[in-house]
Amino acid sequence: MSAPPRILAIAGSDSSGGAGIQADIKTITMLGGYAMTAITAVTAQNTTGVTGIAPISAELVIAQIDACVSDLGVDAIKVGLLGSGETASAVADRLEALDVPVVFDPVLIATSGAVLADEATFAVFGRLMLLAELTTPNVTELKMLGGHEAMSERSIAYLAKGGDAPGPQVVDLLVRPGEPDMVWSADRIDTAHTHGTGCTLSTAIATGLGRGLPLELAIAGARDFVRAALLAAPGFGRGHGPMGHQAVR
Ligand code: PXL
Repeated sequence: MSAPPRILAIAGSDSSGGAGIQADIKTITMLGGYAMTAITAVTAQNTTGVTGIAPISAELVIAQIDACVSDLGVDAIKVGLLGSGETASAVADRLEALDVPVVFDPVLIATSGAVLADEATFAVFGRLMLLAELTTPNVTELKMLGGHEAMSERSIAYLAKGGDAPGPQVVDLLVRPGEPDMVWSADRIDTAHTHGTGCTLSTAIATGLGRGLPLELAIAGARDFVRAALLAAPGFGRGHGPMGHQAVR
C-alpha cells in the first residue's frame, strides 16, 4: 500500500462538525489522505449560526504548522479561516518558505451569514492568493476580491465557484494565467444542507494535489466528492445542515 498524501488543513474548528477543520479531516480521510491540522480559531456554532469565536494565537498556529512539517512532512496544504490579521501574516510568511502546493479558500462569510474574516485578515488575502496554487472564491468572495478584473491583474489561478449563484445549473470556472479557462457545469442539487461545501471542496482539491494530480483532475475529483456528500446529507439541524462525508466511498 502506498503512503497516503499528507494534507495539512490550516483552518477553524466548527463545533457542529459540518465545516472548518472537522469537514477538512472527514474529507481528507474519506479520500484516503492523512489529515493534519493547525487550528486558527475555535467556533461555537450549529446549523443556524455562530454563537462564539475565539482565535488561537498566531504563535500557536505557527507552532502547529511547524510541528507537522518538521516531523511528518506535508504534501499539500489547505488554508481556510485564519482568525486574525496577525495569524494570516504569520501563516503567509511560513507558506512562502515552503515548497508545497497550497489551496486557499478565502473564507469571508459562513453559509449561515456569519462574518469570518475581519479587515486585517482580509488585507493579507493578496499575499495568500499569490503564494497559493489555487484560490477558491464563491460569488460573494469574488466580488469582495474585486471581481474577475482584479483577479486577472494578480496573475493567479482561481476557481470561481457558482454554488451561491442563482439558477438550475452550478457552474465553476477555472482561470489560470496563460491557459484557456475551464468550466464545469452540473445540475444544482436542491438542498438546504450546504454547510461546509467550500471547506470540503478546497480540501478535496488539496488532497488531489497532494497525490500529485494535475490541477484540473484534482478539481474534477473534488467536485464529484462534494456532490456525492451533498446527496448523502443526513438532514441534521434546523438550518443549513451538514453534508454526508461519511457516506462517500
Ligand atoms: O465555510 C466557511 C467556514 C470556514 N471555517 C469555519 C466555518 C465556516 C463556515 O461555517 O465554520 C470554522
